[in-house]
Amino acid sequence: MSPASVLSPEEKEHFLTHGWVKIPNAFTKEQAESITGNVWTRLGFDPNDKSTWTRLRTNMPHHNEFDASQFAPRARAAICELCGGEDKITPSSKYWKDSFIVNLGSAEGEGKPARPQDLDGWHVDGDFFVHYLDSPEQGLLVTPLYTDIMPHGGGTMICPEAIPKVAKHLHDHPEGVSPRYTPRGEANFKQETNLSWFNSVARSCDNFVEAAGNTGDVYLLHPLMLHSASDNSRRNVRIITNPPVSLREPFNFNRPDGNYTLVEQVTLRALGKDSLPDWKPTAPRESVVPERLKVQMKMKEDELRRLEELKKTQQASTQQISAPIEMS
Ligand SMILES: O=C(O)CCC(=O)C(=O)O
Ligand SMILES: [Fe+2]
Repeated sequence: MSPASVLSPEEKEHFLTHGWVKIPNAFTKEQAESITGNVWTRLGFDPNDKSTWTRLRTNMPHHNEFDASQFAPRARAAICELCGGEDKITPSSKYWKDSFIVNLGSAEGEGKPARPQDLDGWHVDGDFFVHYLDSPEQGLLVTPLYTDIMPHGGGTMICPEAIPKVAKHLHDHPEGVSPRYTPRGEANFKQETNLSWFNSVARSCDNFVEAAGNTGDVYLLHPLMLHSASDNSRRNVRIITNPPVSLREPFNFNRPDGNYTLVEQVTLRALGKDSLPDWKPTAPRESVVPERLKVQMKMKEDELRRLEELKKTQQASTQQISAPIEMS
C-alpha cells in the first residue's frame, strides 16, 4: 500500500504545471537557528558591519548532518511523494547538511535588483556527473529557507518556462552533456569555461519566479529547473541549502503500466510525450570532480580555525568569571 498523500491535489497540480511547489512552515525558526547559530563565525564576517562582507555569495562546506524526516517531516514526505516513494531514493538523501549557501549582496547592488535575464549564474544542478535525460544523480532540487527572504532579498531565481528547453537538449543528446550542458564530443566537454548555454536559455525566457518566503519554507523543484543566484539588493542575510536527492535507479520514461512518478510526468509533459519507449543513453554514466570541492576543503579549514579560536576565547572568559577573587 502506498502511504497517504502529503501533497494536496492543488499542490500536485501546481508541481505538474510549473515544476515546483513550496511546502510552507516545514520547520520552525528555532530549528533554523539551532543549525545556523555559528554562521557568522564560520563566515568570518561581522553581522553588524557590512564592510566585512567581502563575498557576495558563499557556498559553504558542511560540518554536521541531520535527518530530514525528523527535522522537516512534511517536506521529507513530499520529496518522497514527488519521487515515487521512499524506496526510490538513496538512503543518504535523507540527511540534510549545514552546507549553507549565503547571499549577502554587494554595496553596488544595494537597492538595485537586477533583471532576471541579466543574471549570469543560470544553471541546472549537478556539477558532479555527466547529464542524461534519465540521470538518477539529481532526482529533485530541494531548497530549505533558513532565513526570511523578501522579494529582491536574494531568493534563488527560477525559470519554469525553461524546463522544456532543458529537457529537449537532454533528449537530443543521448550521448550525454557535461555539467554545463556541452554535448560529449564537442570542445569544452572536458574543460568547461562558462555558463553560456544556460544564460542564453534564460535570456530567451520571459517568466521567472523568485524563491522567496519565510524561514522554514521548503521549495521542491524539478531537477531540470533552470535557476540562478540572484542579487540580494536588500542585504539582509539570506541563508539556504540545496540538499541533493539522488535516486536508486534512473528515471524511467517507458513504464508499461503508465505509473510515472510526478517528476517523470513533468519531464514527459515538457517533451510533449506520453512515454519514451526508444530513448536511452548511448554512453556510460560518468562522474565529474567539481572545482567546488577543492574550494570548500580550504574553506572548511578556515572555518574550523575560527570556531576553535571562538571556543578558546569563550573558555578564557568563563575561567575569568569563575576564578576566585584574590584578597591581599
Ligand atoms: O544561491 C542561490 O540562490 C542558488 C545557489 C545554487 O543554485 C547553487 O549553489 O547551485
Ligand atoms: Fe544550483
